[in-house]
Amino acid sequence: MRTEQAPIIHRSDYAPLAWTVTRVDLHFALDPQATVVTSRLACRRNPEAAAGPILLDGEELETLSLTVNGLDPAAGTVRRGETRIEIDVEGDEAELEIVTRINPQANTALSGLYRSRGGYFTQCEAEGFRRITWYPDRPDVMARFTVTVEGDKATCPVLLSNGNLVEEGELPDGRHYARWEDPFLKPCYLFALVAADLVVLERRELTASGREVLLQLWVEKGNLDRTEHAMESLVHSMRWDEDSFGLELDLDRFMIVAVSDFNMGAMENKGLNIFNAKYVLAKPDTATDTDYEHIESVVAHEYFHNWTGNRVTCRDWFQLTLKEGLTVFRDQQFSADMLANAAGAEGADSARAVKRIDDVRVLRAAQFSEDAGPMAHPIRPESYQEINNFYTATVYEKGAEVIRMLHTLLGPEGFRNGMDLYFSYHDGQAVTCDDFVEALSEANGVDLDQFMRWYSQAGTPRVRATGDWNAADGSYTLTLAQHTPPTPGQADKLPLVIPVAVGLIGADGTDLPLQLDGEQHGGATTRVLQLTEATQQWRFTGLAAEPVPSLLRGFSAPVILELDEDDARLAFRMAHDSDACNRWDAAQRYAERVLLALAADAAAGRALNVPAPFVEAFARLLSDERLDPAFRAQALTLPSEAYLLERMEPADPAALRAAQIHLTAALGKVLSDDWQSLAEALAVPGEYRYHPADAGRRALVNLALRYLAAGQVEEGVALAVRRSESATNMTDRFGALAALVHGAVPAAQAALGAFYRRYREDALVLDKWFALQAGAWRRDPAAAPVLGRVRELMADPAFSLSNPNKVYALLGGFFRANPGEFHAVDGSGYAFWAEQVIALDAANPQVASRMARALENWRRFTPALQALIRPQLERVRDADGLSPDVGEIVGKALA
Ligand code: 0A1
Ligand code: ZN
Repeated sequence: MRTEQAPIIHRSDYAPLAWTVTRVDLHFALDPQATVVTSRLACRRNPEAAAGPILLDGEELETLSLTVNGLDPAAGTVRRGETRIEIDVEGDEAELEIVTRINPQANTALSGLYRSRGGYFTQCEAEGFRRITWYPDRPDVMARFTVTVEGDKATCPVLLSNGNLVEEGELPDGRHYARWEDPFLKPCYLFALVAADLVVLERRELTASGREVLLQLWVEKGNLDRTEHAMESLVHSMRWDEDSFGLELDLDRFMIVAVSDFNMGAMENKGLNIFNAKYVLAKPDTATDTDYEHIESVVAHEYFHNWTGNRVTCRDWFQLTLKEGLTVFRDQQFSADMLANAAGAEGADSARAVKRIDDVRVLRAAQFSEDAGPMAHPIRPESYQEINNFYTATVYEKGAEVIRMLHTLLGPEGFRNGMDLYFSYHDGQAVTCDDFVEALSEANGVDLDQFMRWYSQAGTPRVRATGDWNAADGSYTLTLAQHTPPTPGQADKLPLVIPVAVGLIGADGTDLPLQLDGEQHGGATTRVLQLTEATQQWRFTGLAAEPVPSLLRGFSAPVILELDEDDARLAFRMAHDSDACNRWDAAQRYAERVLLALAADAAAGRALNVPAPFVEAFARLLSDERLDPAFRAQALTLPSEAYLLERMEPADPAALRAAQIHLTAALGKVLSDDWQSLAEALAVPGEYRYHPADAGRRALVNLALRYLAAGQVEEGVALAVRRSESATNMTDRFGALAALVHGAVPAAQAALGAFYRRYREDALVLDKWFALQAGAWRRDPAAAPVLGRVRELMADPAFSLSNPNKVYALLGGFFRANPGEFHAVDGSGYAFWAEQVIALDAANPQVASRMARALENWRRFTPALQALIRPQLERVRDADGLSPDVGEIVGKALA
């Protein structure tokens, strides 16, 4: 039984260190099991901090020597703990030399220096650097780094670190070295080292000011033919940051390295970004349109961090959203611009809306549920046990929504002015979210004090809207009331500043000019109202008839909008709302209503009937050829199960699954002619190219196949079989395969086998194959449960528990993407979950913790399921040697 608990770190405890580091000189003698790291630190007393010793952090280090100013430290001046060294030093400067030995081969946590496929790689954010050498491992310690890497030339011909290559040469015994100097100050979490057998795609570009920069993309041999798209994305990102924010690449060389074993998506180390290979490698035969999109946005995200994150970094980890929320917002804007450019003037708005819908979908599925459970935290958390648990949808996605609201409130120009001021004040510094918002406030002469509550309050605000039509004077009064539900540790909330973009739709479906009480003329057809009080009213005048409100256009704030609309009104907005986001949202709301009603029927054992008006509204969207296919694909995709389970009281995954199965089959069958003609008409001719217009068509055709297979429509299934066999690109091939698997048609098995044989050597493609089967639906209750197949797949030679991508694909695919099967009423899924979380935790706590989170919202489920989940949570909580990562998750879940 576990006794000790990781300590809780509080934001309010921040204090600057007594000593900081100004220069770091590192030497790595690489060896698989005994890498020797020699670190020379120039330390300086911080005049602004209270007096104290030099503090160094360390984890799993073997310390070979430590000298202070070239000497063994005097007796009594050094206190050594397992993870802390304190050194008393006289004077204001000191030079430390520390030699440590580490074992990269044994580093299965993939934090610090670790091995992957014969190479050496590092991951230091958040606190991995302390697993390499003793160091004050916090982001407010910013130093200049010089790094010498020495390794075996045959196995590691490429030796990389941050900054500029200043020297390289041969050494005895088949070894060689390279010396790198980073001209910029940086915190140690941005340090990186790569030593491996890699090949490179290079490109030279000029920056806006005419400086030549070398762009390099390093990958394993055999993957060069998959690097072009990432390189293009990098060049586009460079241009975009110059054009949109006046921000230029500040280094002579910018490198991206792809690695197969990586806990997260990618990492913005200064000048040496390290990427999970899945966010770099793409060619038409192996990557889907969605992969291409993700690569573009992750490359951009990491590149944008060079300014928002690296040049200006976080003072402490509580400020994580300072760099992450802002950088996600920037990458979202970038992707929207890229889509809009590709779509041309006519399609630009729709293209932007499609991107916005994508982002909203992610927010609603991942962040809203986080905000409603035991892990709910403000975008700037107040406390944590393990910082790695706070790379969350809240810090990233809700953080980006908060920046977006600032952008909305200040306007694009005001926002840009604020950004300029922020950089002019804080370049080269480690700062706080307050510093950021203050710069925006000062640049615009706007008071943002109340706005700051978004940084300190957790929970998804509810905005309740009611409308009052006054036929006598042609006015419509809109009342908006806000409230934010309690979250752990935060019972009462204050009103937030909520920008609500509003439109009013006339009976003919067109937008009405908006004229507020006291105004002379009707103005724009969409206006942003600022809700700042608990309740506020706006009176629109000059109306001939009762309007239909369209609220929160463009999803102008990360809130849940509560508005009573009957089915007819939802169908009306599905057909007419000029705001594409809201049009989509109307379809989602209608589908949600239908699905939850079906689920209630399923739970009560009643017959399931799909309401005809819904099918009609759905069919009208399906065949509206004026609508961009990408938009139609969004609007015709049902809300995710994760989102719906949050809206269900209590959450009953089996009933919801029954509803989903019934509705998809019905929509497939009833509308089979429409789906088939659409699949024919929209088939993309010619060779594959990654282009949003083509991608939109492919997405809609794949969706058609999904519905057709779900409805067991013979022609549709035959078409999917053909495409899964002979498609010329992965989007079509995998889309067809997914349709067969989710449709649970007999042909699925053979198609899965053929797919495996074709791609058995391709790890990234096999991740899709694992994930698809883990997430499979069972349409026949007599068929074998998916858990059995998951267990079988774990024994497949291509699967490995030590590769995070494989775990996310197979176990994540089951725990997160397949609630209908995971929450089997016999509790088998939960026992399996506990078993796997415990096994993973022993090797890689970060990955284990991500899997552990699949059950954090367990109290939302039916009492019968809760009774099965609790003992498994307790089993994990009580496991021997549990990591702080998993300990924090299950501890909070059970609290
Ligand atoms: N800063 C990276 C994400 C990242 C965070 C932590 C990591 O290891 C624990 C790795 C990557 C980003 O936002 O892209
Ligand atoms: Zn980031």
